[in-house]
Amino acid sequence: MKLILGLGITGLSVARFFSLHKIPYRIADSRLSPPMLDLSEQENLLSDCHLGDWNRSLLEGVTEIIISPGIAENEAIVAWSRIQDIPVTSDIELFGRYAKAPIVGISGSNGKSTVTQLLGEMALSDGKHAVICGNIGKPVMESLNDDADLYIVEISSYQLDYTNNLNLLTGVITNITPDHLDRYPDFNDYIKSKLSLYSYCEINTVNLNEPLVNKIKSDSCYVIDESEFNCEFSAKKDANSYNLFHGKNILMSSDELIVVGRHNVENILAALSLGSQIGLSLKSMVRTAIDFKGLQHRLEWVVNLEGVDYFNDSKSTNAISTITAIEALSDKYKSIILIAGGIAKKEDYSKLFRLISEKIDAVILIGESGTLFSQQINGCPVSIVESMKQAVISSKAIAKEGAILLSPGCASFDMFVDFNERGEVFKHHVLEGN
Ligand code: UMA
Ligand code: ADP
Repeated sequence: MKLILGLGITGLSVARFFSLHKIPYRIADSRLSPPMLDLSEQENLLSDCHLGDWNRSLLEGVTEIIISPGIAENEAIVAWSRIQDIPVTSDIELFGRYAKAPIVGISGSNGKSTVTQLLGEMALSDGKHAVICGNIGKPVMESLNDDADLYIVEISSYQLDYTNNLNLLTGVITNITPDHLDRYPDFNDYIKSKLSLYSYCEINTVNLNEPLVNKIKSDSCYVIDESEFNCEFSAKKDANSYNLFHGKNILMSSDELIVVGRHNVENILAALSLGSQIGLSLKSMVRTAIDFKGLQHRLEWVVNLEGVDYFNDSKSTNAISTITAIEALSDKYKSIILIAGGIAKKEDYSKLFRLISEKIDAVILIGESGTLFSQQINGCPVSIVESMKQAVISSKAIAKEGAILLSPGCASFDMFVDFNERGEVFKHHVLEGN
């Protein structure tokens, strides 16, 4: 019998699959009222279900555990399973056993979802039946499809931690910067987790601008602004924009794109490099990149009100993604008001605070980290407010031109269900009364 640990969207997808294929399973969640409880009950998936604290008896008769990514390796049940030699497996590894079409894997600290979505759109517009799934929000076990030509899978480090076998046609790590350090003993363990992606790839696609991966043997690479490298895809800065190249041929300028910032040029190069390895046509990839609107909550342009542009970057949950957003916008705007804060990650925010003092006109802080951040930001006015509504009102009162940017650099769970809700609430208050 299998044991499904966790009754979030991963656990539910695995339970549905086992139930459909008559594979015996037990399901357990340490919470008394896990998020997918009602739905699982309605679908009669809970004939052997245990809620609340876990004990060793859960492992009786169990030959494999399919663990949800949110469950950390230091949970006692993981240690008990290892002592008893019971394999602990991710949904991604399980998926790999059943998927009949090639799989492309995308990991990294930032940019995973953007590259996954863009590559998916490129494949679809080239006529491939591509399935976009994984950490992007669609569990892999409910994405299996006999008609799929290709799976494009976003894979988190949490999922990689419980993966031992997987065949990826190609894969990329977009970048590696400190994140999730509450879950890993130190940054090196997080790096190791990310790098494991390449051990599953037939073709390694490598970002040569990322020092932590550029020693990996690359079968396909991309790079920005490094003339000595010989990559199939590259980009070069030209005044305030970038030219993107295939070999020596120019493909497009970043001025033609809807998405903004150097990081999005990097994301496009990643998607082009992966797309080229899976045989997508260059012409259709370029068209799709130019038309790509980006994902909601990732430096998403919301509206221009009285000469001020509003950007929603709610998905920014670490310092580097807020740094990236400020750098992307400061090329274009002389004045930027930043709304930031939430639950700070265990990482060094000093580089962000320095950048804020150079490039930001005023900072409005929300959430748990408000007081701590306000003590460390110098050189620009800082205020702390109680709600997103108040943050929007205050920023509107200050901004006369330029941009207002929500880019929290922190997790959202102190005030919101998740980053989606945080971004929606921001947009609601920006647009209300207009
Ligand atoms: N939890 C318990 N007890 C349990 C099981 C889970 O307390 O028995 C807690 C976890 O500690 C965690 C939360 O419940 O805080 C959710 O965990 P989960 O593994 O049950 O989550 P799922 O609903 O299955 O969603 C997971 C991913 N969640 C996490 O990795 C935390 C989703 O990524 C992913 O979209 C989904 O599978 C489909 O693959 C979310 C995420 O935040 C968006 N990912 C991180 C990121 O992108 O930075 C890695
Ligand atoms: P992920 O899925 O890895 O969290 P997303 O594409 O959802 O990545 O973007 C998350 C945050 O990181 C957003 O704030 C976005 O603007 C920023 N971002 C996107 N791509 C990159 C990149 N290549 N480098 C740094 N930051 C990025």
